[in-house]
Amino acid sequence: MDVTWGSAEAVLADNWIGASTVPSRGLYPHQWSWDSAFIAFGLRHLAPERARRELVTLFSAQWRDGRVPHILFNPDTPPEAYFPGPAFWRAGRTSGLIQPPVHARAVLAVHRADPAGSGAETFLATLYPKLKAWHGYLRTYRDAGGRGLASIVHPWESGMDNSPAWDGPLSRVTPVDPAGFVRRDLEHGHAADRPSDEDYGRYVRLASAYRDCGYLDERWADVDGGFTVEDPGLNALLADAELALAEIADVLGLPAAAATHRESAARVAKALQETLWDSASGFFFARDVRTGERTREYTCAGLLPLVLPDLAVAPALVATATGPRFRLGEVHGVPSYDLTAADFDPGRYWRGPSWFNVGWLVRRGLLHHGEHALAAWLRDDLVETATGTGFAEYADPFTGTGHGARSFGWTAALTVDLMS
Ligand code: 2M8
Repeated sequence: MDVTWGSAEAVLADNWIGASTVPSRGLYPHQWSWDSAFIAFGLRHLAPERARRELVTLFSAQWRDGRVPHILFNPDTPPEAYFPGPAFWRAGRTSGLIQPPVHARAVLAVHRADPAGSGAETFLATLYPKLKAWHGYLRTYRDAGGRGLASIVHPWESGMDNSPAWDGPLSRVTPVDPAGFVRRDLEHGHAADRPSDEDYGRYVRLASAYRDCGYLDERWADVDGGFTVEDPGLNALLADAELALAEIADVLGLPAAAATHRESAARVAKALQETLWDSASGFFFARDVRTGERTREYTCAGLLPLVLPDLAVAPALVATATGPRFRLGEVHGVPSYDLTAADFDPGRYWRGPSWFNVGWLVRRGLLHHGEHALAAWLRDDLVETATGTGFAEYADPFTGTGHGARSFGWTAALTVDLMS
C-alpha cells in the first residue's frame, strides 16, 4: 500500500468518533458541517458505510427550518474543550449557524462509489428530501438581499473565518471584551496562525446577537450592526449543490424534480454573475447587503465559481487565478488571499495560506474548463504538500510549510480522493 494513502487512512481512523469524524482531535473535537462533506469524499474510497454514516449523522441534526447546523457537538467531549460550546449556543446539541452547502455533491459521490453496498439502497432516498429542505432554507430565509443569492450572517458561515473580505462589514461590529470568554483554540494552535482577539470579540458579539434574536432570519435585518453578506464561494457551491441534487433526483427516477433543481442552479448562477462579478477586475467579490457595496479584496472565495461547468466568465477568472494575485501553478496550492496585498500573511488562517479543500475545489473547476495540465499540476502539488506537512490544516503558499492543526480530517480525506 502507498505510504501516503496508508497514513491518510490512519488519520481518518484516529479522527473517527463512532458516527462521524472530527476535523482535528485537539482544535476541533466535534462534527463540522462542511468538513464532514469533504471527509466523506475520501471515506467513500476507504469505507463507504462510514461515509454514509458521516452524512446521515450530520443530517440527523438538521433543524425544522431546513438549516444544517455548522457544528454538531459530541456529547462525549468535555464542554470546556471548544469555545463556543453548546452552553453558548443554547440550541441543544448544535450551533445555530451554517456552512457552505457541499453536501449534495458529497452524497452523490458517496452513492456512486458504492451503489449496491449494504445500507446504500436507502441512503439517497433518505437524504434527498433533507438536502432539498437545506437548499430551500438557503434560497428563501437567507435571501436577505432579494436577488436570489444566499447571505451569511457571520464570518464562520463562509468557512473562511477571518478572510480579509469580511474586514469591511465586520468593522461596524463592536468586539466584546476578551475578558468575557476563553479562547480554547489558542491551547492547540499558535496565536500567529489563528484569528486575532479582536476578530474573536466580533465573532462572539455577532453570534450572541443572532442567538438572541432566536436565530430568526426575518428578525436579523432589524438588528443594528448585523453582518449580512453575499459570499461568492457559498453561492457558487449552492448552485453546484443544486446541480448535484438534480443528478440525485434523476437517479431516484424524479425527472420533473431534477428539472426544477437545474432551473434553480441556473438562477443562482445567473444572480452570482449579475451581482458579484466585476468584469473590469476579472473577479467575483462579496457584497455587503447592508450597504449594497461590493467588497474589494481578492480572496479564494472569488475563485470558487470555477466549480460551475457553465460559467461564461471562466477564461477571465482562470486568468486572474494564474496572474500575480494567486499565481496558480507557481506557488503551493491556491492562496486564500491576494499575494500582492500589503496585508497578505502566509501563515495566518484565511488571510493568505493555501487550504486543501479550496485547492481540491479549484482543481475540479479547472477540469470543467479544459485546464487539464494545470489541474494535474495542482493535484500533484496538493498530494505532495499534504503528505509533506503531516496533513496540515493549511500551508504557506511560498514554502509549503504546514500551519495550524496536523492530522487534519479533510486534508487527509481529500488526499485519498485525489489519489483515487
Ligand atoms: C474553522 O472554523 C471554526 C469555526 O467554525 C473555528 O475556527 O473554530 C474554519 O476553518 C472552518 O472552515 C472549518 O470548517 C472549521 C473546522 O475545521 O474550522
